[in-house]
Amino acid sequence: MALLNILHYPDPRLRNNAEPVATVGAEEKQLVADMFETMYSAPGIGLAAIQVNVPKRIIVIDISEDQTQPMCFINPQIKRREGEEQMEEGCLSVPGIYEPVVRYRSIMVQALDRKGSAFELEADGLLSVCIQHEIDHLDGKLFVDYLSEMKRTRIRKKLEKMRRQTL
Ligand code: GNR
Ligand code: NI
Repeated sequence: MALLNILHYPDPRLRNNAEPVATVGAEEKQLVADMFETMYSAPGIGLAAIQVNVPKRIIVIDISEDQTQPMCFINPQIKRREGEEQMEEGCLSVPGIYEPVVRYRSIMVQALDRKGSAFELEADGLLSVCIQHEIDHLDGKLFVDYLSEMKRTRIRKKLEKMRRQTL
């Protein structure tokens, strides 16, 4: 097991497009285990491989309060989307920033699990928001992209300043 380094906005590597996983092999299983460890340690409720600089379509999520509901989505695809809902979002790659974002209220998602078996899941509420947030990461998209240019610039400057102070 290993803790992985999480990239921070505005790192250009967060803009990479993740590639589909051809086969869920030993390397992918190790990555999933390390991603869970990294997400729990952060702590966060989701993590996309792109955030740890691995451009593969792999997501881990656990929205439970006691880390008892680990979920893994490999090559996730949203098959149905319905309604709208606004929720306050944060991101491990945009630390300390929380802003409301409008997303689909409920979705039907198809993916492979950590063993490579296909499954389908209907989600709403926080789980639905989290899955959409993570799939955005796989497409090089961040929740700050839904905010105004002015807000995004302010956030970028704040994080760049934080980064300079810790270097
Ligand atoms: O930990 C996280 N919390 C969160 C809260 C509201 C909406 C989305 C999220 S995902 C985030 C972890 C993260 O950055 N995943 O990419
Ligand atoms: Ni995120």
